[in-house]
This record gives sequence, C-alpha cells and structure tokens, in this order.
Amino acid sequence: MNPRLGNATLSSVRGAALPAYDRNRTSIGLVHIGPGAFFRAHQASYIDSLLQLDPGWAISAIALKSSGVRDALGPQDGLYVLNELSVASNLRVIGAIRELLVASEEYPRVFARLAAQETRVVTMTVTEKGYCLNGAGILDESHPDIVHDLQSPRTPRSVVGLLTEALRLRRAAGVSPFVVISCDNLANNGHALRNAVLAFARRIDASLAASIESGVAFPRTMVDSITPATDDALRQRVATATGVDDAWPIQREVFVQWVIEELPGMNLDDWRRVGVTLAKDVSLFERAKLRLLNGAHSTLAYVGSLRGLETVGDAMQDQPLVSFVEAMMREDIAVTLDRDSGLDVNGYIDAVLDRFRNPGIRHLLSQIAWDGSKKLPVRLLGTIADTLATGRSVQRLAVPIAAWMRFVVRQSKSSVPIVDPDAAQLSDLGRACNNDPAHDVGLFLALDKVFAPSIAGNPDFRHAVESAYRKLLTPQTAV
Ligand code: CS2
Repeated sequence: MNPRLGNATLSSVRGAALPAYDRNRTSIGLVHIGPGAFFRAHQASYIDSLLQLDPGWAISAIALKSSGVRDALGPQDGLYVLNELSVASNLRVIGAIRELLVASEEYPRVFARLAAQETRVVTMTVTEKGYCLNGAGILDESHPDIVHDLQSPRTPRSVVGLLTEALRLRRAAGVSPFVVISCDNLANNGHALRNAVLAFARRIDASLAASIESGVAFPRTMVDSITPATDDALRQRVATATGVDDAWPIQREVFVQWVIEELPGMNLDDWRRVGVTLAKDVSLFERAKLRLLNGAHSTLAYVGSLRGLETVGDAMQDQPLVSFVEAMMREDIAVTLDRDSGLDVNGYIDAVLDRFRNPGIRHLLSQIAWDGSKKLPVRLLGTIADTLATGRSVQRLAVPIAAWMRFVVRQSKSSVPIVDPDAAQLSDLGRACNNDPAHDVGLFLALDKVFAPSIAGNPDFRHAVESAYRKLLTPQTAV
C-alpha cells in the first residue's frame, strides 16, 4: 500500500511531471461544472499549463449532484495523475483544481463562487443530455429538472438553472458576467446553451434575460481528445510508477485540441500560449470533428459490438469494418463539409484513423455506445439530413443507425442495462421488436426525440435503414 497522493506527498511522487508552479500562490478564476474524466483529461490539463503563466486561473470544480469526484479527489487536495497514452506512457500530476463542490449539497458556497468577481470564466462538460434540450435542440420545458428549476430557481438541479441563477446574482451585485464555455460534443454548443439559458431566464425575469442576451458571451467550441474510462489497470500503473495511490487517475491520448470561438470582450488571449486555438469561426472544426471522428466512433461502437468486438483497437483490426467506415468518412461524410474551407479533409481522416489505431489505448466500444439517443442526432443524423437534401444515397449512412437499433434490441434482451437518458423507453421498445425490419425500424423511427419528422418520414431513409437492419441480423456479413 502506498501513501495517498496529496499536498503532503506531492514532493515524493516519482516518475511523473509535477505542477511547475506554486499551487499555494494560485487563486480561483475559473469554475468548471461537471468535473468528469473528459474535463480532467482535457480542459484541466490546459489550465494546468496556463497556471505557469498566470496563477489567477485555478479551478473550482462543481458537480451538480454527484459527490463521486469530490469524495475521491478531496482527500488528495484536488490532485490527480494524468496518463498520456502513447507507446511510451507519460505521467503528469495535475494541480489545477483547488476546490471541489457539489451544488445540491452546498448551494451557498457554490453561488458565492459563481458570483465572485474573480470568477471570469465558467466552463462545462455535462454531456449531451445535461443540456435538457428536446429533439429540435431547444430547451425542453417538460424535462423534470427544468420543471423543478422553474419552480425553485434558487436551488437548481440543471446547468441551465445554475447558470441563470449565478448570472442573476452577479447582476444584482453589480458584478460583470462571466464567459460561459460549453465543452460538450453538441452541434453549435455555445448557441444551444445560450438559447436554453435565455428561454429559461425569460420564464423567470424578462429583464434578466435581456441582460444575458446583450451581455454574456457563450462561445462555441470544439474539444477533442480520446479519453478511455479509468480502470484498475490504470490505477495500478499509476501506483507502481509514482509510489503514491490516486483514487481516480485519468488517461487520454497525447493528441488534444481545444478551439474556442473568439467573441468580443472575452480577454482569453493568454490561453493561446498553452495551445488553445481562438478562432472567429469554429463551425468547420466542429463539423469535421463531430461528423468524422464522433460519427465514425459511434459506427465502430455499434457495428463493432454487434460483431462481437470489445475495443476500438479490435474494431480497427476488422478489415471489412474498417473499409466500410473509411468509405463512409471519405465518400459520404466528407462531402457534407465545406470544400472551400481550406481543411485538408483526407489528411484529417487519415489522422483520425491513426488515432483510433493507437496501440497504447484500450477504449471500450461500450463506453462510446452510451447515450446513443443523444449522440446519433449530433454525430450522424445531421449528415444524413444534408445527404437526403442533395438527393445522394444514404445507404451507407443508414448502417450505423440500424446498428444502434440492433444494439438496443440486443441489450434490452440481455442482463446488461442500456445506458441512456431514455433507457427505460428504449428497453421497452427493444423488447417489443421481433426482428422484422419494417416493424422494428418503424418503432424506432417513431422516437421523435431522436428522429426529426423530416428524416423519419423520408422513404429513402426508411428503406435504407430497413435494408441495413436486415443485413445486421447476421452482423458478420453485414459490412
Ligand atoms: C466518444 C468521444 O465516447 C464517445 O462517444 O466518441 O468521447 C470521443 O472519444 C471524444 O469526443 C474525442 O474527442
């Protein structure tokens, strides 16, 4: 048994880079909502580098409800080890988190932090479902958390309610608003969040909504780094290499990218110095990443697990599957991206496929398969809508959609639960399926939270999904 990682043991840590700044001299300038693995692998590692240049950017990490991260990292003074996975693995202790809070347990502290003058930026990773949006991408006012927050806006459960209350408090105290940076894989993430906050705020106080509309920046972003979930192998590797125990180390690939839309009044120029790209237009980065990388990831996840595979690395050894995914990326998805943008699309695809092949990474397909009802619209259905609009074939693009349906059917009849915000509905639906393509696909396409009517009602799409569904009844010969 090693001693636990923490301030007291930091200087004894071996084999890992330590924070290259004095943690005691840092002060909190950034609040992050949703301190999950992706945030700790990605944004927190940029901020950790930034603290060498400016000690005023340390992080207060706020979970909305779950105490898991606070309970694991609190006894470690917010420290944890990041393992960058390549052939040789690099370890680094991240010291950027100086405070860990759980909103539902300590609203006064949370709002004091959010309302503080020094809090200049609020970032968040709450996953697609955390935005409480409906199928059309606007605030779902029937979502239980939103219903709750409209009734009790001082003790919000949703990120939309939390931001609105924090911005209300700042306005009441005469403190200028923070910048709100969504770091989730949503199309137009900043706009979607801004619209949701405005819709919510209008229901509470029209003048507050007007002040948010005119005074708060919600830049769009593109975030990228493959972050496999923490497992015991990682905990063990970290313990052996460093000589300290870390309750929740994090792993990611070496590649990391963060593009933030540059809006007036943000003052984040220094962030460029640690590798953040500030760009006038992020739509190209965002589309290329969501459609090519995440679209391909979800395809590998659903088709691969139907073919009995476990990891992205395994799927990348399955030649028929790789050829299929590559053709889909190069021939179906690439044409939906702006050709005049200057992006080398084929080079981008090569790089993504190389990253998927990284032998240092064990990334479970089941992790990517989570939350499919929220991921498919962002990753694949936008490409499909654009393809249908130009009259091109959606035959290949229908395969991952049908594979998701088959995956749901399989899981609903197994003992492994479906992980999805609509898990109960999906399990019922999966159990009602009888392997008849027209019947089963019809049931799924009626899910209006997932399929917009223009897509669900398109006969070319329906036929393509039915035909893919039929082939996937025997997944080994389906691609
Ligand atoms: C993955 C992403 O789990 C998933 O759904 O597709 O988390 C992916 O690894 C990241 O977006 C890469 O930046």
